[in-house]
Amino acid sequence: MQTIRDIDTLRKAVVELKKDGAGIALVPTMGALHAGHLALVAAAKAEADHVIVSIFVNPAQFGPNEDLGRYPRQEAEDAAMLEAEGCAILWAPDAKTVYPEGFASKVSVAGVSSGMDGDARPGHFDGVATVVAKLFNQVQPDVAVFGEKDYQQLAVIRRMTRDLDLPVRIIGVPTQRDADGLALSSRNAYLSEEERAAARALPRVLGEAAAAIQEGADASEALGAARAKLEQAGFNPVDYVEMRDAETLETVSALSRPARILAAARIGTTRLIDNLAVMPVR
Ligand code: PAJ
Repeated sequence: MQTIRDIDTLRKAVVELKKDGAGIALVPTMGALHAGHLALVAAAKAEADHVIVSIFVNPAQFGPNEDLGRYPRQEAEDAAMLEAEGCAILWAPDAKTVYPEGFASKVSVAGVSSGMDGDARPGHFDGVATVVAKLFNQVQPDVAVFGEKDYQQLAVIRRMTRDLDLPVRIIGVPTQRDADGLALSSRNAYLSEEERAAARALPRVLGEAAAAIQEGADASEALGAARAKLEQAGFNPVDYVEMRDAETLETVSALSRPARILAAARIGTTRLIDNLAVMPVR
């Protein structure tokens, strides 16, 4: 595996990989890799001949009071994992390479970027869309793989890719979880032992709400109950617990099409997000 940090070298290496018509899959990440990221790499391998993983802790998607400074960075360990998975290239540019002096452009995806994390983290999805568009242009992959863990992000990227005719096929991979149900996340590293134990409530409570709604409970009551249970478990504040259309992310109040329950809540200083499918019973 080659670790590359400048765009010229990247372009040459990609041309080399693509000769004889080989396909390329890109897995964008911010590093501190875990089994969730590696599931994306496995899906990427199944979709293309060569896998390129990017690691870039993107300043543009962090708010002024967020965790950019303390976001875990462990590139050597990450590189060893990716090498073992048989990745062809680790693309690890620095901030000056991605945002050169005078950088002034932005990709903004209306609609799906608003509400939920779009409200809780102003500017976040503009930062994500901009960097992902840049990564697509830098790497020029045939396929790019993202996790359902960040469900609204996946919707933003799908919308952007369609809207801008980006020649990249987007693949979504189901959320990978620990044995107790908590979604794997680089941010779980921030949790104390007690917080980690309490955090289990997040997937459990969403599962209970999803089951209740599927069984016919009133959605707004079930979502309100879920919020109360999260608060009781020690989450403070609960940013949102919402049900949205699984595809358009439009607000839905009754279950007629596949939907998704999405939530974000803080435990101690750590903000966790999760989401689950809710299927209309036929
Ligand atoms: P990061 O949080 O590092 O996540 C990289 C990719 O891994 C995302 O597509 C995310 O949804 C996926 N992922 C994380 N945890 C997962 C889990 N438990 N199961 C399945 N997939 C999981 O998301 C980002 O980075 C950034 O916003 C990025 C897209 C790289 C743009 O900067």
